[in-house]
Amino acid sequence: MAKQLQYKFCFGPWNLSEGQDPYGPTTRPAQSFDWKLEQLKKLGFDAMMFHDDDAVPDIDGKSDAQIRKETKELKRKLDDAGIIAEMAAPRLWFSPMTIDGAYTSNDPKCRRYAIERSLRSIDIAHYLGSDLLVLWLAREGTYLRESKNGRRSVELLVEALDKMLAHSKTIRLAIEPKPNEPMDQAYIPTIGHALAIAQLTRDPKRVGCLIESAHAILAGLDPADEIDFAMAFGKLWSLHLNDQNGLKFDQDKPFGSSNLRVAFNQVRALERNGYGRKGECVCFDVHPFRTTKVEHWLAHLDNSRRTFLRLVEKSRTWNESRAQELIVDRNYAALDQMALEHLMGK
Ligand code: GLO
Ligand code: MG
Repeated sequence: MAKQLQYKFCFGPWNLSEGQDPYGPTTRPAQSFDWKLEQLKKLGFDAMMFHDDDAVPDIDGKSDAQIRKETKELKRKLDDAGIIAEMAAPRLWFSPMTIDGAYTSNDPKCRRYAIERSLRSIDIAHYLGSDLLVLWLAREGTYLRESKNGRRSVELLVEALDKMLAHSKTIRLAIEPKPNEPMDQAYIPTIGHALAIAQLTRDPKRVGCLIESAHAILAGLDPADEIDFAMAFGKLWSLHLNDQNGLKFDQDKPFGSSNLRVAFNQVRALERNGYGRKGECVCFDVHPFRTTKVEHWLAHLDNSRRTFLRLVEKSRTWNESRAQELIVDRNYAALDQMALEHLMGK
């Protein structure tokens, strides 16, 4: 039991969303930031993650001094609540300046905007007491490949990362890959791509990654393998656990809700690599279903954590010596059934 306390849990204000989808409006009323922070605390979570404009609403119209002032106020509020700010992330997919991409836009003015906004997000991370900038490269890709030069796009991405690394000596950049949506094809679709581009930057040691379960599944990969791969490089600095039923729109379902066995293997990978030992958080990038009523608004977060903790127990009670016997005997049929029966319990 005591060992389980090592995990710190986190979510973002956007994870208490209102149910809007491309085909219909919201189904729950908008809530204030303070309400969301209160819910996070009530649920007993430890940390919150922030888009730059979650921390400073309408950021583009504000001066650096104003940003500093508002972020410091937020930091005080978090300190009073005993909540850590896990990271900051530039929201580079809403502005009219990022319609054709941010760092890889074909318009130099738009690229400049994206970099300047990222540097401000780094300042926000620092004001909040975090050294982590998360980069979900939402619009860095194409709807049609003829519209951009892929080789040039890699160079532009490296240029942008280099500017961020030069802006702060301590910031670490965690790239959150996703293969598609909103783009047809993204330039950094997998952890392999994220870690490879890190090598081209001025300080590869400070460029790592964030794995989101659903994004790995959308790339046709097993998120557990992505975790092992990133952790073999010591580069898994954050994590968005959730679930995804096959290759369709990004679903952000509760952790384990589509495929418990895939979730189990993610937890095993985290356990065997010691995720969390350096203070990394387990973040749930999950959304309530559109059908969720106001009174059940927090269930997807609470359920994700419950499932995670149950799978930690399942991982710690896995009969490894029995599994090894079966592996030596190449009896994978029995190993397969052992995994199922372990998950089903008595
Ligand atoms: C969307 C992403 C998104 C990011 C968040 C942090 O598919 O998962 O939720 O994680 O914006 O940058
Ligand atoms: Mg995410």
